[in-house]
Amino acid sequence: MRSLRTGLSLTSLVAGLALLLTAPAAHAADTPLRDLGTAKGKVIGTAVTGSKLTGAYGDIAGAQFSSLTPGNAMKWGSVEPTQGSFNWTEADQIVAFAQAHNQQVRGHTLVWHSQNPSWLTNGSWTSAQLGTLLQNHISTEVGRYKGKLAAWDVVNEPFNEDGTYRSTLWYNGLGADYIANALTWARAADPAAKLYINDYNVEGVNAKSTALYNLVKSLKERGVPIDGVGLQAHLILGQVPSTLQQNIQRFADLGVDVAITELDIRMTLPSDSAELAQQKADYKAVTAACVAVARCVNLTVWGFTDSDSWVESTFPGQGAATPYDANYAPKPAYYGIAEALGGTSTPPPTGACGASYSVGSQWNTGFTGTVTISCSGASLSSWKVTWTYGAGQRITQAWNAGCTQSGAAVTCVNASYNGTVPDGGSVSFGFNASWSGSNPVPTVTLG
Ligand code: 9MR
Repeated sequence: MRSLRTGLSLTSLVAGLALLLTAPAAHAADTPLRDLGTAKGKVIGTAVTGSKLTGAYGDIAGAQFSSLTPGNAMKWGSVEPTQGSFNWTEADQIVAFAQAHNQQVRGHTLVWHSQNPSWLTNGSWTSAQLGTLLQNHISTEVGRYKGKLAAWDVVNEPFNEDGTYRSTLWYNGLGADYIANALTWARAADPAAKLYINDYNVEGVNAKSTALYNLVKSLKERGVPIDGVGLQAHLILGQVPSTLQQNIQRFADLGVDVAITELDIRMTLPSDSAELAQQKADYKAVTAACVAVARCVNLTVWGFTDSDSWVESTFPGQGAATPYDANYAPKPAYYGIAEALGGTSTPPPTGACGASYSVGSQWNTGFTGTVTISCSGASLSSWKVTWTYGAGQRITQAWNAGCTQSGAAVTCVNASYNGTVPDGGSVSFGFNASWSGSNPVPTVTLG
């Protein structure tokens, strides 16, 4: 046995090629959210990033969800960055993944004030030109996916907080009827897709949701095709509107479907067990409100993992908004959704810590690795991580941990200065090792 403790830095380490968790993505006995949803007549979805749909991310997206929404891939700026030159790669990839996993796709989004191509926003258009551009955009994109998508967020975020129309390229250039026209053009391009208007801060009964209500009512009266409203539900911890179910019900009573389209619930970082418990209650309350109304047909989270969320970059100091942590372990929030859908399993009440192993740079005889110990709802004052190499790999030096290797068995313990892993925090250590033939990722155990 050799003791290997050095003080080298981690700077040479590149992003991990492989990641394996000590904790499984969810308890083996848990029923996937998508199956729990089916039993309640609900489709359970997530926003996704196409490039990430492999490995653990792809496994969870495919296993747990029955609907995917491209987070960005179908926006105008993504699909037509240069006028007349289209890029459907990521959108096509997500649709193909969904088909392979028997999932619906919610198209997002056709008419918005944001994430438009610069050629469009910088152009100077007459009203007639703008209308033609919009009609062509809708016909092209909806037509491309005709018969493949369950729904489209045709119009996104048309209202101000006070219920007046938002001043946008579309409203300013075409008037309020851009909404009716967009819906009509979308229906013509794919008669089977359900057509939605989607907005945020319309979850409870308030001026903005009442404006949306009045718009939907008048569109229905005019015979304009409108099938549903999307309540985005980008919520703040502890602030689920008390009128959520009542609001869903009033839209249902108008004769349209309702979807919770972009659910996330952000909190002040670092997260602690009290916040995560509140988040579970909040996710459960939102899901329960959807379960309570038959016409609430879809509940979609805006990214299922904290490593794939818009929140942290948009709200400094806020985050941890999704049901899985950044290492793909389900958080209490996951179980909040599951319980509201009739699932019975519950997470360990004390929270958990786990370790993940990843390979950084690798060359013909050696590689660098990193192991991260993370805690959520629990904490550590010292730690030990063990694994067994399956292909003759040997550790040659380690930093930020004391590692020993005996045969194939590796044991690493904390250094004097990094034994503490707080609730919601993580600690990493690195190592160099040799390999030949193959370099499979071992299962690591914390304890
Ligand atoms: O999740 C999207 C993020 O990656 C983009 O940077 C951002 C740009 O505005 O849009 C995010 O998604 C938005 C969605 O399309 C509409 N509702 C609000 C969402 C969060 O900003």
